[in-house]
Amino acid sequence: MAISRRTFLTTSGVALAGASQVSSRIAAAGIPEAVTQMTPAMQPPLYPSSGPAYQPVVTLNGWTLPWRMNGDWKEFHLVAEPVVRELAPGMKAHLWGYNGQSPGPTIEAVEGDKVRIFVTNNLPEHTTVHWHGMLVPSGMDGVGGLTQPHIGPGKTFVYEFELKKSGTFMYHPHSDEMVQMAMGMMGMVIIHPRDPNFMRVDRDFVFMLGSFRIDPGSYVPKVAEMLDFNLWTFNSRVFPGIDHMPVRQGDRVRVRIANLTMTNHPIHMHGHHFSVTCTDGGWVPESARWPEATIDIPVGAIRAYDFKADATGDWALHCHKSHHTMNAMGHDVKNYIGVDLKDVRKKISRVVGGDYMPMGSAGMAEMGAMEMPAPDNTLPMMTGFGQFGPIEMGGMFTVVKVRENLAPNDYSDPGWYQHPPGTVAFEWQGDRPAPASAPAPQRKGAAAPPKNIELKAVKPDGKAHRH
Ligand SMILES: [Cu+2]
Repeated sequence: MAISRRTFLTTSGVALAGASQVSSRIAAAGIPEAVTQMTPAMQPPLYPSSGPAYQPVVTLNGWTLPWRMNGDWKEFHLVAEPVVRELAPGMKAHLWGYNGQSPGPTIEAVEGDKVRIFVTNNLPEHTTVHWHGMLVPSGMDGVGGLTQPHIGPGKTFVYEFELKKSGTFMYHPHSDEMVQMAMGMMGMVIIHPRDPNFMRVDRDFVFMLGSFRIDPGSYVPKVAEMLDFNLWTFNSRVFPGIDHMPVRQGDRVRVRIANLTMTNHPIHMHGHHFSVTCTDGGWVPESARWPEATIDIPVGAIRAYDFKADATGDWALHCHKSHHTMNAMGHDVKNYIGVDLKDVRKKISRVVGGDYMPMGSAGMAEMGAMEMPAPDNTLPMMTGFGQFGPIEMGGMFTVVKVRENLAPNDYSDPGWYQHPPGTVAFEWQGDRPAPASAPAPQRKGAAAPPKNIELKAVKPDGKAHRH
């Protein structure tokens, strides 16, 4: 675990078992030191070292914030600060986030816990933290100006509340919201049920939907963008930089998705049917669930869905808005499908010099395999290869890898699926019959249609012409 030595805890999930002993010594010092994460790689689940057992979540390209016990309070320390987040290899964005990353770390605790969350503001402007969906005292709700003073730069505020309900929640600023969320400030809060058997699953993935407008060659999002975003992210990562989701066949799996973008995202998963079991308003009773293959995640909302991973394979999981599975591209691209661009190429080459290459006469798939020169810090618009070639996707896309033989809680990449012989679509090698036109539909008992139909058309000159 690449956690920096600013930590007050040791740096592995196993060693974190000793966290409560470490913390009792540090308790006298007041504020727990802030743990910072330096890598965008998915970190292993953080098992609880005290209190009720639960199956911890795994955050795609993320991590869970370690805590310490101080008496019967569970203490966390969030630091709001500028961060550099790699969106995918080849592009880094200068964002604002928490504890070294955007999104911030996932906070996990248990229903009934008393939590104390220290929030230090290392941003150049004030902020607050709102606990979205959580039932807290009004004065802990984090709405700057309404329920508390804003947290000025350099200041630390304390939030204290008891966790009334289990479920899936999130945190984000309620202070210069448009700017701070467009800069990447957000994180998840998972409250596990007190009864570890309630709604228990074997694997539990969480991620947040994000969107940024970062022009090619630049590093900082345009925070005033309203709709025309060009980078669509799962946890501030784009495909092929998004972690895959390794799952063992037979596992019960939960996927929890929070949306803090400015539009809805219909999330589609291949190979399985599933049901929404939890929203940011709590658990969905069984009688109110229905099967789905795509669920819409509204703006400012969370949906968690459950499924049993019975089918082995490599299953795509992606937003079904096709522009959201693309990386940065111009949005004024003309459609040249069906246009012969050979002449245009000669003419433009004459004007601009060199060898101009128009593209798109047969669609845009050629972009998937092509490496074109681009400004520094700019991702190709669709990248990522599978075992059969370019996947031709970017943005909000990942792969659920269901395998027979994964160890429980093994989240390492099992590689591409080894398809059983005879189960992959294949090229037809035999003869192809000449195209035949379909026979015209006939009503029963109707006379056969005439072979030649005479049409009479009236042209604007008012005279009838025969054809
Ligand atoms: Cu989308």
